[in-house]
Amino acid sequence: ETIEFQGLPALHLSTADGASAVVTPYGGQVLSWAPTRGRERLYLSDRARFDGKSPVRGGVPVCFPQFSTLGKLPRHGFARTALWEITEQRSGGDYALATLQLADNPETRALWPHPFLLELTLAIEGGRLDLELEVENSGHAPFAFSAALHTYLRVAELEESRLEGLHGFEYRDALHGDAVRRESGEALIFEAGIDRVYHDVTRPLLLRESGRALGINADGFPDVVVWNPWEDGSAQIADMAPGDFRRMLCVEAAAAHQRIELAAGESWVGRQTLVTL
Ligand code: TA6
Repeated sequence: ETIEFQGLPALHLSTADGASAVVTPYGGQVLSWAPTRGRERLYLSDRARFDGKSPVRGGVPVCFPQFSTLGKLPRHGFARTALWEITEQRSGGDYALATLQLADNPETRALWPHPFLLELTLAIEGGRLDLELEVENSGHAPFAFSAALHTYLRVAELEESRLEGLHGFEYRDALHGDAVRRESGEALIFEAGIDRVYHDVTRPLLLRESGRALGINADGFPDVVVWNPWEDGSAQIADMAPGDFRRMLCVEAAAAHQRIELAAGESWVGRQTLVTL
């Protein structure tokens, strides 16, 4: 069903058993996901801008063809502020899905000269959300990109949350001069800002909160980004209320440590799956 969400066009998906999601063609961005018999699982800022120009703070922004400031493009690339096209939608059955596409156009080529086709598929079923990003090189020369599904998870209370599964993996710590370290903790707990890229993560993660848990799995995306701005960082973020850092945690499926090289005519696929437990 096509709806208007804060003034943006959007698609509302639902399943027969009550799971739902909202995705907008603006940025190809998922804005909401609630599993069957569950509450909202994604954070979306009350102060998010829905002006059709700014990145929207929350949900699942798609970072492409650049993660963060790893190149000369605007931070996190241009896909999150481009207008995508809805190419498929199915709702109301055991599962619901939507597919959105973004192809290169004069605006993207002015920033990045490569022909490409992005396809984002989102599917919901019961307690599960599947996101798939496909990148096709539709040109005649190779290109390289970095990317992320910059998932903003909603948490009831960050300081009572823990993220398991990263033990032993190497990470780059943006808040400590990009130092490269190895995770020694059994679980991440949150008592300060965090901005890390964990490299080549091969295990599913588990976000535990009091009374509920979320499994986080990725495929194709080698890296995991964990970000929370904390109080000091969020003071610099105009589109986020001061106390909101306690209600969110970004756990992102990313190709950030090394760029993905894609030959002409080839495709790459990355997925992130969230499952309520
Ligand atoms: O993914 C983490 C990160 O790159 C952080 O460094 C951070 O500031 C953030 O994303 C949000 O970026 P944005 O441009 O949306 O404010």
